[in-house]
Amino acid sequence: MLIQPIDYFLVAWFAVAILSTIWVGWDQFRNNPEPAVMKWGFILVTLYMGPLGLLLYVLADKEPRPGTQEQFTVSLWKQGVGSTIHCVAGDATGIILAAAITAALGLPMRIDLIVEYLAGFACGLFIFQSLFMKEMMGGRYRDNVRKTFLPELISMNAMMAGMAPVMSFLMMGRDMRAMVPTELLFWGVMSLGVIAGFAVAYPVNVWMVERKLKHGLMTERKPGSRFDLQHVHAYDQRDHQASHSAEHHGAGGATGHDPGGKHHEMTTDATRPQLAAVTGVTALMLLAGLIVPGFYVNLSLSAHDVGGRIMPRGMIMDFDTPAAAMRDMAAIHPRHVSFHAAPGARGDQALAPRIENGTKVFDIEAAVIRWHILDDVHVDAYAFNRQIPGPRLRLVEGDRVRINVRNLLPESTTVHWHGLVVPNEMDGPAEITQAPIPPGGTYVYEYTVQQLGTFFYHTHDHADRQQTFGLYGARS
Ligand SMILES: [Cu+2]
Repeated sequence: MLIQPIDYFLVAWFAVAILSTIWVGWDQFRNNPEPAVMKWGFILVTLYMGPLGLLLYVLADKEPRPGTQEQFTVSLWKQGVGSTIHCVAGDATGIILAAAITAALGLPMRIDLIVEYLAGFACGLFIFQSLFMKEMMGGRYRDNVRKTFLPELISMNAMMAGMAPVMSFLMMGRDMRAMVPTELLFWGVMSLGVIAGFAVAYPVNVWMVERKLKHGLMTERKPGSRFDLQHVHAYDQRDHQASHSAEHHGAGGATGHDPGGKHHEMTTDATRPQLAAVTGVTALMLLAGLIVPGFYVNLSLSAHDVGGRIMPRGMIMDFDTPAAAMRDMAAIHPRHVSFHAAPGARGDQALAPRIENGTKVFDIEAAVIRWHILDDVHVDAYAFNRQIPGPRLRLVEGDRVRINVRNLLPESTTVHWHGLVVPNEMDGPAEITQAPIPPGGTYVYEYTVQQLGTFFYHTHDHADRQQTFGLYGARS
C-alpha cells in the first residue's frame, strides 16, 4: 500500500523495470543472436535491476546491426558484463526466492542469509552456469557442474558480499516493511541488493573472463535460423582470438555433437596462487558482508517478530535491541489512520450525553487519526472521538453514568478514570481489573460519580505508549 514517499518511487521503478524487461525479452528473442540461457539472463537481470539492466543490455549486448554481434561483444568489459549477467541471473533468482520463503516462514535474519546464499549458489551453479556451459559446449551435465563450481563460487561470494549488507541494513532499518514479501519495499530492497551484488561481482567476473575461467557473451547463429549469416554476409573472423564470442555456433551445440564445439573449450591460464587468492578474498568479502551488519542491527529477529513495523525517525536500534522493545517503540503505522483532522481542529470539546432512564450515556471511540499539532505539522495519533485531548465529560456528584468505549485501534486498550472512586471492574487497569478491550471490541463502564472536581481519564493498557499517542481527556 502506498503510505510513504518511497512507495510512490517504487511503483514508478517497478513500472519501468517491467516495461524494460518486456522490451529486452522481445528484442532478445527477435533480434539477438545469443544462446537462450544468455537471453534469459538479461531478461531476469533487467527485471531485478530495472533501467540499469536495460542500460547494460543496450550498451553491452544488443546487436547494433545484423551480423555485427561477434565484433560488438569482443571487448573485455562487455564480456565481463555477460559473465556477471549469467551469474547474477542464477544467484539472484535463488536468493530472492529463498528470501521470500524464509520471510514467510519467519526464520531469523541470520538463518535467512545462509539459506539465501545456499539457494543462490545452487540456482547459479545447477541452472545458469552448468546449463549455460552445457548449451555452449555440450558434454555431460555433471562434468559441467564440476567445471563451473569454482567460478560460480567466486562470483557468488562477491555477489552475496554486496547483496547481504544491503538486505540486512535496510530490512532491519527504520521501515521494516522491507522484511515483508507482500510489501513493495521488500522487492525494492531486493532490487537494490541485486544492483549492489552486480557491482561487487563485476570486477571478479572480468578477471575470470580474461583468464578464461568463464564465458562472457557468446553468439549463436544456428543454420537456418533468423540469425544465420549465410544470407547476410560473412563476418570478420580476425577477432577470433580475442573472444570466444567470435564463433559460429553450430546447431549441434545443445546436444553435444557440435563439430565446432571444441572451439568453445576453454583452458584457463590462471595459476593456482591466483585462484587461491581470488577465492580467498571473495570468501572474506562474503564473511564480512554477512557478519559486519550483525554488529549494527539485530539479525536474530525474523519478519514475524517485527515485520512491517515502521520506527519513528531517529530511533536508536542496536544489534541486541529486542523485538518486544521495537514493537513497543514503533511509530503508529500510517496504514491504520482512519481519520484526518482539519488543521484548526481542537480537542477537549464538551460531549453532550444522552439520558437513558436517568443515566448519562457517553459513546467513546478510540481510533488512529492524523492530528495537527501546528497548522502545518501533523502527526499520527491515537484519539478518543477523533480529538486530542479526548472529549470533555461533564459530570456532577451523584450522576449515574454509562460510558460505552469502542476500540478501533490496532491493539487492545482500556480507560481508567483517574482519581475517581469507582467499582473495581470499572477502574480500567488492563489485566488487573478487566480484560483489555480487543481491537473492534467494546467495554461498558458504568458507575455513580461520588466526587466533585476536575479529573482526567486515560488509557490503562500500555499506557506509556498509548497515552503519549493521545489517549487521554478531562472530566470536570
Ligand atoms: Cu491515571
